[in-house]
Amino acid sequence: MTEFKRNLKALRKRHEALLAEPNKAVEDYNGIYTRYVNPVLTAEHTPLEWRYDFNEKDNPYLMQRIMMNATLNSGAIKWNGKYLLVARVEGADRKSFFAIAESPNGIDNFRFWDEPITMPEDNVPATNIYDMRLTAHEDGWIYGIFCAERHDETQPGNLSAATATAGIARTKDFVNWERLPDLQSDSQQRNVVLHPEFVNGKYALYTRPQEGFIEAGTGSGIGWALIDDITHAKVEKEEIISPRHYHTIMEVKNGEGPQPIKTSQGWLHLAHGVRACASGLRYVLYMYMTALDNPTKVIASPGGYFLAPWQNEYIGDVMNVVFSNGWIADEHGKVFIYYASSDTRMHVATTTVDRLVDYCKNTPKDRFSSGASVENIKKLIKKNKTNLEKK
Ligand code: BGC
Ligand code: BMA
Repeated sequence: MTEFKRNLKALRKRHEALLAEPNKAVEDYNGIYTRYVNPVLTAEHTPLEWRYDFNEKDNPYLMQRIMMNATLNSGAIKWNGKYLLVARVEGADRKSFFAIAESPNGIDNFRFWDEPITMPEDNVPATNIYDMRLTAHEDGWIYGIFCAERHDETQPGNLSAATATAGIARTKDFVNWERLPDLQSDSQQRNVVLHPEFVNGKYALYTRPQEGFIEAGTGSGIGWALIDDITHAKVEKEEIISPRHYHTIMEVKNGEGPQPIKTSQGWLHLAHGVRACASGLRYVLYMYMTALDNPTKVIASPGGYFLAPWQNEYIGDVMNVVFSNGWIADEHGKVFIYYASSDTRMHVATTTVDRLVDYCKNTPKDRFSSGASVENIKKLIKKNKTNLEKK
């Protein structure tokens, strides 16, 4: 056997071992969700065929010809009994693209389909596309809304000036995608999510208007807009439903995560909140609930974060970040929350719809001061004491 063949055999064996490795729950009880030991997707999970040229003549050293940097912010959906992630895969060249990874159980054995998604362009091609939210809409299509980023041509001298726009595409098989025109909006838009049902006969979007590419400006927050025609989507009127607030986990920015989950008690929302600190921006996840008959009316807003970076999750390309734009509620009420850590790899945390509703309804609200937080703790201590005395 040539050295090439030996190396190739070893490479394939290592790759297969990684893909087939069973995942285990982390024993660290908070009652809210369970984390897992292994990430569900990493750059190393991408198919070897995307990275190596297997022709010995052309590639005698068996070198990677194309390197993959990260797998992050993935949309998620259960489809034909399989757990699908539409991952944001990022190459060494910093361009990200979408690719489907599929698992039989939602916690391990994720395998990429043979080829990444070929996403058609809008009139002006994007430089980078990322962070797709998947919504199986009651109109029968599965929509993917994602960020389409381009250089800001009004600032030719500034190479970092960019615009964020919501790209819209739809599919029935995850292979063929119909690209619709990008969302028209007066502000920059990232983190746009389609609500799964019609509201007053219209499509409804969770939006995130910003004055600049990075800066929220004076307003911002998670917004809501009704859309007359999804094939020419335009934000006419926008209302903020989850605002930012001073000295909270969402002081600087926030944005809707995945498509909301419908429960008998209201819509469950997962979102991200951002604050600034000496080491940069810290991204954490938080939750809220809105009324079934009015998805703009917040009926529960548990204070603080729901999930923050933990242990190795702190480390990666963009430190101190967890981000989620995909979760799956399966037919048994189990919920799989897919989140990326530090813009580098994908993880899963599992819980149930009932636990999430309980979390939203019974976690004290953020009442915006240290004094009020101490009151919340004292109330709980008193409750526990009274319970003890009763025994
Ligand atoms: C990156 C995103 C990031 C955004 C704002 C983009 O260029 O690709 O990951 O969220 O900038 O910082
Ligand atoms: C954003 C998001 C993500 C990313 C995060 C941290 O604004 O849209 O793409 O995970 O920044 O870099």
